[in-house]
Amino acid sequence: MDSLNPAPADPLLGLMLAARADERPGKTDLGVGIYKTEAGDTPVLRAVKEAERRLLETETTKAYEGPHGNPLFCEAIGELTLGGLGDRHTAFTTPGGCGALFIGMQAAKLASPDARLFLSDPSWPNHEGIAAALGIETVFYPYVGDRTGAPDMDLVLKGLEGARAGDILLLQGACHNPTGTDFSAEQWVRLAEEVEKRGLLPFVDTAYQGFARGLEEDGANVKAFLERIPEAILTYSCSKNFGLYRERTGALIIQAPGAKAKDAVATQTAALVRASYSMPPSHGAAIVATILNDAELRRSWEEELGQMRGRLNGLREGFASALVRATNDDSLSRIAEEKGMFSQLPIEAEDTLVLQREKGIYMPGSGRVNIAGLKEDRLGELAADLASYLVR
Ligand code: PLP
Ligand code: TYF
Repeated sequence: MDSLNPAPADPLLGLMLAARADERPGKTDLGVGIYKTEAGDTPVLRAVKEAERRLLETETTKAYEGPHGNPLFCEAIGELTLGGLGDRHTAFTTPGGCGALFIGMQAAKLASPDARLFLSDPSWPNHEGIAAALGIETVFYPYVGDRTGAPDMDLVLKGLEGARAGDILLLQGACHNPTGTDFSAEQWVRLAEEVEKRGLLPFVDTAYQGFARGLEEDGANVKAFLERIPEAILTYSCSKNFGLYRERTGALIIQAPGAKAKDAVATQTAALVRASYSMPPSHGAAIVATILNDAELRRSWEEELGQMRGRLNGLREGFASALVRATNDDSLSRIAEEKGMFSQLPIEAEDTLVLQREKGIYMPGSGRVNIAGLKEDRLGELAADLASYLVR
Protein backbone atom coordinates (compact mmCIF):
# COMPACT_ATOMS: atom_id res chain seq x y z
CA MET A 1 0.00 0.00 0.00
CA ASP A 2 3.06 2.23 -0.08
CA SER A 3 2.00 3.26 -3.56
CA LEU A 4 -1.10 5.08 -2.28
CA ASN A 5 -1.33 8.81 -1.68
CA PRO A 6 -4.09 10.28 0.55
CA ALA A 7 -7.35 10.96 -1.31
CA PRO A 8 -8.78 14.49 -1.34
CA ALA A 9 -11.67 14.95 1.11
CA ASP A 10 -15.20 14.88 -0.32
CA PRO A 11 -15.84 18.62 -0.80
CA LEU A 12 -19.16 18.44 1.05
CA LEU A 13 -18.50 15.89 3.77
CA GLY A 14 -15.13 17.54 4.58
CA LEU A 15 -16.93 20.86 5.00
CA MET A 16 -19.52 19.26 7.30
CA LEU A 17 -16.75 18.16 9.69
CA ALA A 18 -14.99 21.55 9.52
CA ALA A 19 -18.23 23.40 10.35
CA ARG A 20 -18.94 21.03 13.23
CA ALA A 21 -15.48 21.64 14.69
CA ASP A 22 -15.87 25.46 14.51
CA GLU A 23 -16.70 26.66 18.04
CA ARG A 24 -17.75 30.22 17.11
CA PRO A 25 -21.36 30.60 18.34
CA GLY A 26 -22.44 32.74 15.36
CA LYS A 27 -21.17 30.31 12.69
CA THR A 28 -23.43 29.59 9.72
CA ASP A 29 -23.22 26.16 8.12
CA LEU A 30 -24.57 26.35 4.57
CA GLY A 31 -22.59 23.29 3.49
CA VAL A 32 -23.78 19.72 3.40
CA GLY A 33 -27.41 19.16 2.32
CA ILE A 34 -29.19 18.26 5.51
CA TYR A 35 -32.54 19.76 6.46
CA LYS A 36 -32.42 21.84 9.62
CA THR A 37 -34.98 23.63 11.77
CA GLU A 38 -34.59 27.26 12.82
CA ALA A 39 -32.79 25.94 15.91
CA GLY A 40 -30.32 24.13 13.67
CA ASP A 41 -31.56 20.61 14.52
CA THR A 42 -32.31 17.74 12.15
CA PRO A 43 -35.02 15.93 14.11
CA VAL A 44 -36.43 12.46 13.44
CA LEU A 45 -39.79 12.94 11.70
CA ARG A 46 -42.86 12.11 13.83
CA ALA A 47 -44.10 9.48 11.39
CA VAL A 48 -40.66 7.86 11.39
CA LYS A 49 -40.61 7.67 15.22
CA GLU A 50 -44.09 6.13 15.25
CA ALA A 51 -43.22 3.64 12.49
CA GLU A 52 -40.11 2.65 14.43
CA ARG A 53 -42.16 2.13 17.58
CA ARG A 54 -44.57 -0.12 15.67
CA LEU A 55 -41.73 -2.04 14.04
CA LEU A 56 -40.07 -2.63 17.40
CA GLU A 57 -43.29 -4.17 18.67
CA THR A 58 -44.23 -6.20 15.62
CA GLU A 59 -40.99 -7.27 13.95
CA THR A 60 -40.61 -11.01 14.30
CA THR A 61 -37.39 -11.79 12.43
CA LYS A 62 -34.06 -10.42 11.33
CA ALA A 63 -33.59 -13.13 8.68
CA TYR A 64 -32.14 -12.07 5.31
CA GLU A 65 -34.43 -10.33 2.84
CA GLY A 66 -32.47 -10.93 -0.38
CA PRO A 67 -30.84 -8.63 -2.97
CA HIS A 68 -34.08 -6.83 -3.87
CA GLY A 69 -34.65 -5.90 -0.23
CA ASN A 70 -38.13 -5.06 0.98
CA PRO A 71 -40.83 -5.66 -1.68
CA LEU A 72 -43.39 -3.46 0.10
CA PHE A 73 -40.88 -0.61 0.10
CA CYS A 74 -40.07 -1.16 -3.59
CA GLU A 75 -43.75 -1.12 -4.51
CA ALA A 76 -44.37 2.00 -2.46
CA ILE A 77 -41.50 3.89 -4.12
CA GLY A 78 -42.75 2.61 -7.49
CA GLU A 79 -46.11 4.13 -6.64
CA LEU A 80 -44.61 7.49 -5.60
CA THR A 81 -42.53 7.78 -8.77
CA LEU A 82 -44.31 5.89 -11.56
CA GLY A 83 -47.80 5.54 -10.15
CA GLY A 84 -47.00 1.81 -9.76
CA LEU A 85 -44.47 -0.75 -10.96
CA GLY A 86 -45.38 -2.55 -14.19
CA ASP A 87 -44.13 -5.79 -15.73
CA ARG A 88 -41.24 -3.93 -17.40
CA HIS A 89 -39.90 -2.70 -14.04
CA THR A 90 -37.52 -4.27 -11.58
CA ALA A 91 -36.91 -2.56 -8.25
CA PHE A 92 -34.30 -2.82 -5.53
CA THR A 93 -34.07 -1.42 -2.02
CA THR A 94 -30.61 0.17 -1.83
CA PRO A 95 -28.25 1.64 0.76
CA GLY A 96 -29.32 5.25 0.13
CA GLY A 97 -29.50 7.04 -3.18
CA CYS A 98 -25.73 6.53 -3.48
CA GLY A 99 -26.09 2.75 -3.35
CA ALA A 100 -28.70 3.00 -6.10
CA LEU A 101 -26.42 5.24 -8.18
CA PHE A 102 -23.51 2.83 -7.77
CA ILE A 103 -25.45 -0.29 -8.73
CA GLY A 104 -27.47 1.54 -11.42
CA MET A 105 -24.34 2.86 -13.13
CA GLN A 106 -22.74 -0.58 -12.92
CA ALA A 107 -25.82 -2.10 -14.57
CA ALA A 108 -25.72 0.57 -17.30
CA LYS A 109 -22.06 -0.21 -17.94
CA LEU A 110 -22.80 -3.92 -18.11
CA ALA A 111 -25.44 -3.25 -20.78
CA SER A 112 -23.21 -0.87 -22.69
CA PRO A 113 -19.51 -1.25 -21.70
CA ASP A 114 -18.29 1.83 -23.63
CA ALA A 115 -21.07 4.07 -22.37
CA ARG A 116 -20.07 7.53 -21.17
CA LEU A 117 -22.02 9.41 -18.52
CA PHE A 118 -23.41 12.81 -19.56
CA LEU A 119 -23.76 15.08 -16.52
CA SER A 120 -25.12 18.60 -16.17
CA ASP A 121 -22.52 21.28 -15.55
CA PRO A 122 -22.67 21.78 -12.63
CA SER A 123 -23.81 18.53 -11.08
CA TRP A 124 -23.56 16.88 -7.68
CA PRO A 125 -19.87 15.94 -7.21
CA ASN A 126 -20.62 12.37 -6.21
CA HIS A 127 -22.15 11.61 -9.63
CA GLU A 128 -18.71 12.08 -11.12
CA GLY A 129 -17.07 10.30 -8.19
CA ILE A 130 -19.19 7.17 -8.58
CA ALA A 131 -18.65 7.09 -12.34
CA ALA A 132 -14.88 7.42 -11.81
CA ALA A 133 -14.89 4.54 -9.31
CA LEU A 134 -16.60 2.40 -11.95
CA GLY A 135 -14.29 3.45 -14.77
CA ILE A 136 -17.06 5.33 -16.60
CA GLU A 137 -15.95 8.39 -18.53
CA THR A 138 -17.94 11.55 -17.80
CA VAL A 139 -18.88 14.30 -20.23
CA PHE A 140 -20.49 17.55 -19.04
CA TYR A 141 -23.36 19.26 -20.83
CA PRO A 142 -24.14 22.93 -20.11
CA TYR A 143 -27.26 23.36 -18.00
CA VAL A 144 -28.04 26.93 -16.99
CA GLY A 145 -27.25 29.62 -19.49
CA ASP A 146 -27.47 33.05 -17.96
CA ARG A 147 -28.03 34.34 -14.49
CA THR A 148 -31.79 33.98 -14.68
CA GLY A 149 -30.92 30.42 -13.72
CA ALA A 150 -33.45 28.44 -15.79
CA PRO A 151 -32.08 25.46 -17.77
CA ASP A 152 -31.30 26.52 -21.33
CA MET A 153 -32.53 23.80 -23.68
CA ASP A 154 -30.56 25.00 -26.69
CA LEU A 155 -27.34 24.78 -24.68
CA VAL A 156 -28.29 21.38 -23.26
CA LEU A 157 -29.01 19.96 -26.72
CA LYS A 158 -25.77 21.39 -28.06
CA GLY A 159 -23.94 19.67 -25.22
CA LEU A 160 -25.55 16.38 -26.21
CA GLU A 161 -24.53 16.60 -29.85
CA GLY A 162 -21.60 14.26 -29.35
CA ALA A 163 -23.64 11.66 -27.43
CA ARG A 164 -23.66 8.18 -28.96
CA ALA A 165 -26.21 5.37 -28.73
CA GLY A 166 -25.88 3.65 -25.35
CA ASP A 167 -24.43 6.69 -23.57
CA ILE A 168 -26.03 7.47 -20.23
CA LEU A 169 -27.81 10.79 -19.70
CA LEU A 170 -28.06 11.74 -16.05
CA LEU A 171 -31.03 13.96 -15.25
CA GLN A 172 -32.21 15.00 -11.82
CA GLY A 173 -35.78 14.84 -10.56
CA ALA A 174 -37.11 18.02 -8.90
CA CYS A 175 -34.74 20.29 -6.92
CA HIS A 176 -31.56 20.03 -8.99
CA ASN A 177 -28.45 19.80 -6.83
CA PRO A 178 -26.64 22.28 -6.87
CA THR A 179 -28.57 24.91 -8.88
CA GLY A 180 -32.12 24.58 -7.51
CA THR A 181 -33.50 25.02 -11.03
CA ASP A 182 -35.29 22.26 -12.95
CA PHE A 183 -36.38 21.40 -16.48
CA SER A 184 -39.94 22.51 -17.28
CA ALA A 185 -42.63 20.03 -18.43
CA GLU A 186 -42.00 21.09 -22.06
CA GLN A 187 -38.25 20.63 -21.66
CA TRP A 188 -38.78 17.10 -20.33
CA VAL A 189 -40.81 16.31 -23.46
CA ARG A 190 -37.99 17.67 -25.60
CA LEU A 191 -35.48 15.58 -23.64
CA ALA A 192 -37.55 12.44 -24.27
CA GLU A 193 -37.39 13.14 -28.02
CA GLU A 194 -33.63 13.62 -27.85
CA VAL A 195 -33.16 10.41 -25.87
CA GLU A 196 -35.14 8.49 -28.48
CA LYS A 197 -33.37 10.14 -31.40
CA ARG A 198 -29.89 9.39 -30.06
CA GLY A 199 -30.61 6.04 -28.37
CA LEU A 200 -29.44 7.31 -24.97
CA LEU A 201 -30.09 5.62 -21.64
CA PRO A 202 -31.72 8.16 -19.31
CA PHE A 203 -30.71 7.91 -15.68
CA VAL A 204 -32.98 9.95 -13.44
CA ASP A 205 -31.68 10.68 -9.95
CA THR A 206 -34.40 11.76 -7.52
CA ALA A 207 -33.32 12.87 -4.07
CA TYR A 208 -35.76 15.62 -3.09
CA GLN A 209 -39.29 14.57 -4.04
CA GLY A 210 -41.70 16.76 -2.11
CA PHE A 211 -39.34 19.68 -1.47
CA ALA A 212 -40.29 21.83 -4.47
CA ARG A 213 -44.09 22.01 -4.82
CA GLY A 214 -45.53 18.77 -3.45
CA LEU A 215 -45.09 15.01 -3.80
CA GLU A 216 -47.19 14.59 -6.91
CA GLU A 217 -46.20 17.87 -8.50
CA ASP A 218 -42.50 17.08 -8.05
CA GLY A 219 -42.84 13.63 -9.57
CA ALA A 220 -45.13 14.49 -12.50
CA ASN A 221 -42.51 15.47 -15.12
CA VAL A 222 -40.34 12.43 -14.46
CA LYS A 223 -43.37 10.13 -14.50
CA ALA A 224 -44.55 11.52 -17.86
CA PHE A 225 -40.98 11.31 -19.21
CA LEU A 226 -40.66 7.64 -18.22
CA GLU A 227 -44.00 6.89 -19.88
CA ARG A 228 -42.64 8.31 -23.14
CA ILE A 229 -39.44 6.28 -23.34
CA PRO A 230 -38.77 2.55 -23.51
CA GLU A 231 -35.92 2.12 -21.05
CA ALA A 232 -34.50 4.06 -18.15
CA ILE A 233 -32.88 3.85 -14.76
CA LEU A 234 -34.36 5.67 -11.79
CA THR A 235 -32.56 6.18 -8.50
CA TYR A 236 -34.35 7.41 -5.39
CA SER A 237 -33.16 8.68 -2.05
CA CYS A 238 -35.27 8.72 1.13
CA SER A 239 -32.52 10.57 3.00
CA LYS A 240 -34.13 14.00 2.73
CA ASN A 241 -37.87 13.55 2.32
CA PHE A 242 -38.08 10.96 5.11
CA GLY A 243 -35.12 12.41 7.05
CA LEU A 244 -33.50 8.96 7.10
CA TYR A 245 -29.97 10.07 6.17
CA ARG A 246 -27.89 7.67 8.25
CA GLU A 247 -30.26 4.75 7.83
CA ARG A 248 -29.12 4.59 4.19
CA THR A 249 -32.46 4.15 2.47
CA GLY A 250 -33.01 4.40 -1.26
CA ALA A 251 -34.28 2.57 -4.30
CA LEU A 252 -33.16 1.60 -7.77
CA ILE A 253 -35.88 1.06 -10.36
CA ILE A 254 -34.97 -0.15 -13.83
CA GLN A 255 -37.44 0.20 -16.67
CA ALA A 256 -36.69 -2.35 -19.39
CA PRO A 257 -38.05 -2.19 -22.95
CA GLY A 258 -40.00 -5.43 -22.46
CA ALA A 259 -40.69 -8.31 -20.08
CA LYS A 260 -37.88 -10.53 -21.45
CA ALA A 261 -35.28 -7.76 -21.14
CA LYS A 262 -36.66 -7.08 -17.66
CA ASP A 263 -35.83 -10.64 -16.51
CA ALA A 264 -32.27 -10.34 -17.82
CA VAL A 265 -31.66 -6.93 -16.27
CA ALA A 266 -33.26 -7.94 -12.95
CA THR A 267 -31.09 -11.04 -12.55
CA GLN A 268 -27.91 -9.30 -13.77
CA THR A 269 -28.49 -6.42 -11.38
CA ALA A 270 -29.22 -8.79 -8.49
CA ALA A 271 -25.85 -10.41 -9.24
CA LEU A 272 -24.16 -6.98 -9.03
CA VAL A 273 -25.85 -6.40 -5.67
CA ARG A 274 -24.72 -9.82 -4.37
CA ALA A 275 -21.17 -9.08 -5.47
CA SER A 276 -21.03 -5.81 -3.50
CA TYR A 277 -23.18 -5.50 -0.34
CA SER A 278 -25.19 -8.64 -1.09
CA MET A 279 -28.39 -7.27 0.43
CA PRO A 280 -29.49 -3.80 1.51
CA PRO A 281 -30.04 -2.73 5.14
CA SER A 282 -33.68 -3.24 6.13
CA HIS A 283 -34.54 -0.75 8.87
CA GLY A 284 -35.03 2.45 6.84
CA ALA A 285 -36.97 0.67 4.10
CA ALA A 286 -39.23 -0.96 6.70
CA ILE A 287 -39.94 2.49 8.17
CA VAL A 288 -40.82 3.95 4.76
CA ALA A 289 -43.01 0.96 3.85
CA THR A 290 -44.82 1.26 7.19
CA ILE A 291 -45.47 4.97 6.67
CA LEU A 292 -46.60 4.71 3.06
CA ASN A 293 -48.94 1.79 3.78
CA ASP A 294 -50.71 3.42 6.71
CA ALA A 295 -53.13 6.26 6.04
CA GLU A 296 -52.53 8.03 9.34
CA LEU A 297 -48.73 7.82 9.19
CA ARG A 298 -48.73 8.89 5.56
CA ARG A 299 -50.82 11.94 6.37
CA SER A 300 -48.50 12.86 9.24
CA TRP A 301 -45.42 12.41 6.99
CA GLU A 302 -46.90 14.49 4.17
CA GLU A 303 -47.76 17.21 6.68
CA GLU A 304 -44.22 17.33 8.03
CA LEU A 305 -42.75 17.22 4.53
CA GLY A 306 -45.01 20.17 3.68
CA GLN A 307 -43.66 22.04 6.72
CA MET A 308 -40.07 21.44 5.62
CA ARG A 309 -40.95 22.63 2.11
CA GLY A 310 -42.74 25.69 3.48
CA ARG A 311 -39.79 26.65 5.66
CA LEU A 312 -37.36 26.33 2.73
CA ASN A 313 -39.55 28.40 0.43
CA GLY A 314 -40.03 31.05 3.12
CA LEU A 315 -36.29 31.24 3.75
CA ARG A 316 -35.69 31.57 0.02
CA GLU A 317 -37.95 34.62 -0.16
CA GLY A 318 -36.32 36.28 2.84
CA PHE A 319 -32.78 35.46 1.69
CA ALA A 320 -33.42 36.65 -1.88
CA SER A 321 -34.82 40.00 -0.76
CA ALA A 322 -32.04 40.48 1.80
CA LEU A 323 -29.44 39.81 -0.91
CA VAL A 324 -31.11 42.12 -3.43
CA ARG A 325 -31.23 44.86 -0.76
CA ALA A 326 -27.60 44.37 0.20
CA THR A 327 -26.25 44.23 -3.37
CA ASN A 328 -28.78 46.14 -5.48
CA ASP A 329 -28.50 43.19 -7.86
CA ASP A 330 -32.04 42.22 -8.91
CA SER A 331 -30.87 39.04 -10.60
CA LEU A 332 -30.45 37.47 -7.16
CA SER A 333 -34.23 37.49 -6.75
CA ARG A 334 -34.08 34.21 -8.76
CA ILE A 335 -33.16 32.51 -5.45
CA ALA A 336 -36.77 32.95 -4.31
CA GLU A 337 -38.00 31.05 -7.39
CA GLU A 338 -35.49 28.22 -7.20
CA LYS A 339 -36.49 25.02 -5.45
CA GLY A 340 -35.33 22.54 -2.88
CA MET A 341 -32.37 22.60 -0.59
CA PHE A 342 -29.83 24.48 -2.76
CA SER A 343 -29.02 27.57 -4.77
CA GLN A 344 -25.69 28.71 -6.09
CA LEU A 345 -24.25 32.12 -5.26
CA PRO A 346 -22.03 33.89 -7.79
CA ILE A 347 -18.84 33.78 -5.72
CA GLU A 348 -15.21 32.81 -6.31
CA ALA A 349 -13.97 29.63 -4.60
CA GLU A 350 -11.19 31.53 -2.79
CA ASP A 351 -13.71 33.95 -1.31
CA THR A 352 -15.69 31.07 0.19
CA LEU A 353 -12.53 30.28 2.16
CA VAL A 354 -12.23 33.89 3.33
CA LEU A 355 -15.87 33.83 4.50
CA GLN A 356 -15.21 30.58 6.31
CA ARG A 357 -12.12 31.92 8.07
CA GLU A 358 -13.30 35.41 8.88
CA LYS A 359 -17.03 35.06 9.38
CA GLY A 360 -17.59 31.38 10.14
CA ILE A 361 -19.82 31.06 7.03
CA TYR A 362 -19.45 27.62 5.48
CA MET A 363 -20.23 26.76 1.85
CA PRO A 364 -18.35 24.70 -0.75
CA GLY A 365 -16.09 26.46 -3.26
CA SER A 366 -18.84 26.18 -5.86
CA GLY A 367 -20.89 28.76 -3.92
CA ARG A 368 -23.73 26.32 -3.34
CA VAL A 369 -25.71 27.15 -0.22
CA ASN A 370 -27.96 24.87 1.80
CA ILE A 371 -31.04 27.04 2.24
CA ALA A 372 -32.05 25.05 5.36
CA GLY A 373 -28.89 26.26 7.08
CA LEU A 374 -30.10 29.90 6.98
CA LYS A 375 -31.40 31.58 10.13
CA GLU A 376 -34.55 33.59 9.58
CA ASP A 377 -33.66 36.30 12.08
CA ARG A 378 -30.16 36.79 10.69
CA LEU A 379 -30.76 37.00 6.95
CA GLY A 380 -29.95 40.72 6.75
CA GLU A 381 -26.70 40.26 8.65
CA LEU A 382 -25.69 37.32 6.46
CA ALA A 383 -26.55 39.16 3.24
CA ALA A 384 -24.38 42.06 4.39
CA ASP A 385 -21.49 39.69 5.10
CA LEU A 386 -21.86 38.08 1.67
CA ALA A 387 -22.53 41.21 -0.39
CA SER A 388 -18.99 42.37 -1.07
CA TYR A 389 -17.95 38.90 -2.24
CA LEU A 390 -20.73 38.33 -4.76
CA VAL A 391 -19.64 38.68 -8.37
CA ARG A 392 -21.76 41.01 -10.52
N1 PLP B 1 -28.48 12.36 -5.56
C1 PLP B 1 -28.46 13.65 -5.24
C2 PLP B 1 -28.69 14.66 -6.31
C3 PLP B 1 -28.23 14.03 -3.91
O1 PLP B 1 -28.21 15.33 -3.61
C4 PLP B 1 -28.01 13.05 -2.93
C5 PLP B 1 -27.70 13.46 -1.57
O2 PLP B 1 -28.47 13.44 -0.71
C6 PLP B 1 -28.09 11.69 -3.33
C7 PLP B 1 -28.31 11.41 -4.66
C8 PLP B 1 -27.91 10.50 -2.45
O3 PLP B 1 -28.12 10.62 -1.15
P1 PLP B 1 -28.11 9.41 -0.14
O4 PLP B 1 -27.10 8.41 -0.59
O5 PLP B 1 -27.76 10.05 1.16
O6 PLP B 1 -29.49 8.84 -0.11
O1 TYF C 1 -25.16 17.40 -1.72
C1 TYF C 1 -25.30 17.24 -0.50
O2 TYF C 1 -24.86 18.03 0.32
C2 TYF C 1 -26.10 16.04 -0.03
C3 TYF C 1 -25.44 15.20 1.01
O3 TYF C 1 -21.01 12.08 -0.51
C4 TYF C 1 -24.26 14.38 0.59
O4 TYF C 1 -26.51 15.33 -1.14
C5 TYF C 1 -23.06 14.97 0.21
C6 TYF C 1 -21.97 14.21 -0.14
C7 TYF C 1 -22.07 12.83 -0.13
C8 TYF C 1 -23.27 12.22 0.26
C9 TYF C 1 -24.36 13.00 0.61
